[in-house]
Amino acid sequence: MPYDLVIVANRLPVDRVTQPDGSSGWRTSPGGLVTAIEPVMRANDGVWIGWPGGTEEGLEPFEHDGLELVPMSMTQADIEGFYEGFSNGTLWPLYHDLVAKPEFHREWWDSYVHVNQRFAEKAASLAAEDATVWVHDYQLQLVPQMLRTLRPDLRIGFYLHIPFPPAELFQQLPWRRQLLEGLLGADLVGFQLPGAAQNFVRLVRQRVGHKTHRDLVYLPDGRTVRASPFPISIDAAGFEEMARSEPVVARAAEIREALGDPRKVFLGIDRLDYTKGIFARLRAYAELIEDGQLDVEDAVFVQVAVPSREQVEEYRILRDEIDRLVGRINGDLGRIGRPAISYLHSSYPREEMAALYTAADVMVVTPYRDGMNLVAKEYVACRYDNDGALVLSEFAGAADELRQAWLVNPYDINGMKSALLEAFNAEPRETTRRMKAMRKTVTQHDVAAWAASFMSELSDVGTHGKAVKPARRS
Ligand code: GDG
Repeated sequence: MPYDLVIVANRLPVDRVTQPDGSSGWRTSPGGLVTAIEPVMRANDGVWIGWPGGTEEGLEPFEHDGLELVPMSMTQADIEGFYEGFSNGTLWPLYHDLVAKPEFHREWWDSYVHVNQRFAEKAASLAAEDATVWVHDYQLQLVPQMLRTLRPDLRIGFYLHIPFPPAELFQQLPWRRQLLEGLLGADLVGFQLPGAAQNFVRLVRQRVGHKTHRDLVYLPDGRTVRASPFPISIDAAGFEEMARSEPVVARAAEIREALGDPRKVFLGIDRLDYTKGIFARLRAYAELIEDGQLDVEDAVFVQVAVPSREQVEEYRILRDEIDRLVGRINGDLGRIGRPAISYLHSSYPREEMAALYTAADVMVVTPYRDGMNLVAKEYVACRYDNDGALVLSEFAGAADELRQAWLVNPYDINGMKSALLEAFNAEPRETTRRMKAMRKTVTQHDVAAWAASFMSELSDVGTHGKAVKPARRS
């Protein structure tokens, strides 16, 4: 059946789970993207195309929680070349300021082209005449152009969740022109920040030679492409509601008690990724204890590192490094029942995340580079009492909006130490003033507003396709 709205993303919004009786089923994966897109999907009877994880073949389209889902299968070779290789070994480090060294391999590129083509063909086969297709993220940057060739009638939007690098870095990529042309297949290319959109337009002018004016690119065939910022957000009301719920309040108290009721709890929650700056942050914290400026009787740092991309060598090395660092810090500085760092290498249900946010006095988010960072916004959304302090990297997209955080340069260990200490010692009047302002930003610009503004801009640009209906207000 043809659909008026097609969402194309690397992953489906569900994970495989094994039921108690041994049979397997699906569970909606946690995360903002589903919450954001679900209402627009429902209003337009849309479909979502994506990889369910694993190498299972012959998966049929299915419905989950009223959402139409079309699974794309991947072979082991696709996973190694397209996903772990070109997406996570080439593009991810290149787009994050070369925090790690990107690898360029021609076989990875071939695999990326091949998988993008399969996604484009699947989207082309499912889209109704004049339908809207919304393609997501760095794994699928060739899909817009491939889809445009197959189906010139479509209205195509693309959204990049990670940073788009400055020309000086992007230029290293042997396939730079193909990627830019891939993106130009869309009518609207959305980024987290204005600077990313400007990087893109500048590169298109320099490398592809198209005329540009402000946020518009003029193609020789008469089409125009718009590149605009749409800073992503979270379901702020949903997080606040969860944080206010009785079980979460009780669990937060339980967590503090289990930590030995320290005066202050510091918290970091990140995917275990080298862009997130976990190692440097823990070092800074440990030095504060060594210097005698913090005491393990007074404070504890809870670091949750969510397992991620464990098949990629770089990630395994990072995990070992952090394991060693935490072991050394606790061995040197901890006392019985009083570790300096309480380290958890695990993922948790959303309610547990909300309880951790509620239990923490100082939230520490210090990536070297991050498209947005939703964890920072989730912490703010949960602090309905207007207390709690946020230490935030200047290089997270979220720093553009959350100006009242204690902003830090994550490469500057002394600067981070000062900020951690200031946040630890801040007067309640000061934390309240800052948190109130940040809460206003996060509640006003939630994920529903993000999806609506992307969709409405997409309906305005381009001469192709028909407009999608906005999400119904519940
Ligand atoms: C990319 C960009 C951009 C994490 N652990 C658990 C869990 N989470 C949830 C968090 C949050 C999300 O995952 C992580 O989002 P971030 O924004 O912090 O980071 P990335 O994963 O790197 O996301 C990023 C984002 O895309 C959106 O555009 O902001 O810059 O890199 O929502 O709460 N959720 C649950 N258990 C966990 O253990 N339930």
